[in-house]
Amino acid sequence: MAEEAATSEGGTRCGFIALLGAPNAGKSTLTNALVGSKVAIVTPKVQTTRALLRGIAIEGQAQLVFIDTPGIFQPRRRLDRAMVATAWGSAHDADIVALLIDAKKGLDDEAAAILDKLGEVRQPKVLILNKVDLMDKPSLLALAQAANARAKFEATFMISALGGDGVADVRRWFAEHAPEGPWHYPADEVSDAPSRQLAAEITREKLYLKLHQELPYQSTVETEVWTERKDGSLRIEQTIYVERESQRKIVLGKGGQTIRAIGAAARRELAEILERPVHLFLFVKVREGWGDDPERYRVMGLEFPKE
Ligand SMILES: Nc1nc2c(ncn2[C@@H]2O[C@H](COP(=O)(O)OP(=O)(O)OP(=O)(O)O)[C@@H](O)[C@H]2O)c(=O)[nH]1
Ligand SMILES: [Mg+2]
Repeated sequence: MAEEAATSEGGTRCGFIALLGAPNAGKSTLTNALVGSKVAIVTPKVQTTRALLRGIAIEGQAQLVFIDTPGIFQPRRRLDRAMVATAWGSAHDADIVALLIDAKKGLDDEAAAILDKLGEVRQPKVLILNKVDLMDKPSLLALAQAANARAKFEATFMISALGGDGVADVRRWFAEHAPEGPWHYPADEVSDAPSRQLAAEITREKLYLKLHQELPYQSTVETEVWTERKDGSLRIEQTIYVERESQRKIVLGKGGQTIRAIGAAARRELAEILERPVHLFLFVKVREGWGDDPERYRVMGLEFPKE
C-alpha cells in the first residue's frame, strides 16, 4: 500500500510521447494542437523541424510531454543524418511512440520504411492517420488496416491536426496511458525551448515561407543578442547563415526587400508571443560549410555526426 502511494501520489501521471513520421506528416501541427498554443514552427515544406522540441499539455491529472521530432527520410547530408538520428533516438527515450502518417500520401516508400523500422522500438505505439480532412472514409479504413498489418499498434486514430478533428481523443488516450508519477515540468510550462531558440525558429519559419527550392535547407538562424530595454521592449539580433554569396543576395532580395519582409513577419509574431514590443535586427552571413561545423549543431541542439 505504502509503495503504491509513493508512486501515484495525488494520482498524477506524466508521460513522454514521441511524435514520429515522415517529413510533412503534420507532427509540428499536431504538437501545437495538443499543447493548445504555437510552440513548434510549421511550413508546407518538408524538413521544417530540425531538432527535438518538447511541447507540454495538461489533461486532467496527467502532464503530457509531446516530443516533436524532425521527419524521418533517407538522409544525404550530415545535417539530414543528425536530424533522422535524433528523431529515432527520441523514440527509444519516450514512454509511448506515436507514428503519424499523412493519410493523403498513404503507405508510400517513406512511410513504409518507418513502419518496418518501428518494430525495433519496444515502447507501446499508436498510429495516427493525419489530414483526414483531405480523404474519404473507405480509403482511410484500408490504410489503417494496411499499417496495422505491418506493425503492432495499441490504438489507431484518424485526425485532422490542422482542423482539430480527433485531437482531443488523442490527448485523452495519452492521458489515460501515461505512466503514474509526478509531473516533470511546472504546470504552466508549454515548451522546453528557451525564448531565444523559439525566436530563431520563428525567423526560420518566415525564411522557409518566403524562400524556395534549396535555399531554406542551406540556411540556419541563430539568436545572437537578446536585450531587455528600459521601456520594456526587447532588442533581438539574429544571424542567418547561408552557404554562398549568391544565396546571401537572394535572402537580402532587391534593395533588401526580401529580408525586410522576413524580418517584419518574424517581428510581428515575436511581439505577439512575447507580449511586448520587439526590435528585430537580422544579419545575413556567408559561412561556407556551416552544415559541417559542430558549433552550429550545438546551437541547434543536435548531436554532431562523425561523418
Ligand atoms: N489539410 C491538412 N493539412 C495539414 C494537416 N496537418 C498538417 N497539415 C499541413 O501539412 C504541412 C506540414 O505540416 P508540419 O506540421 O510542418 O509537418 P511536420 O511533420 O512537422 O513536418 P517536418 O517538420 O518537415 O517533419 C503544413 O502545411 C500543415 O499546414 C491536416 O490535418 N490537414
Ligand atoms: Mg515539424
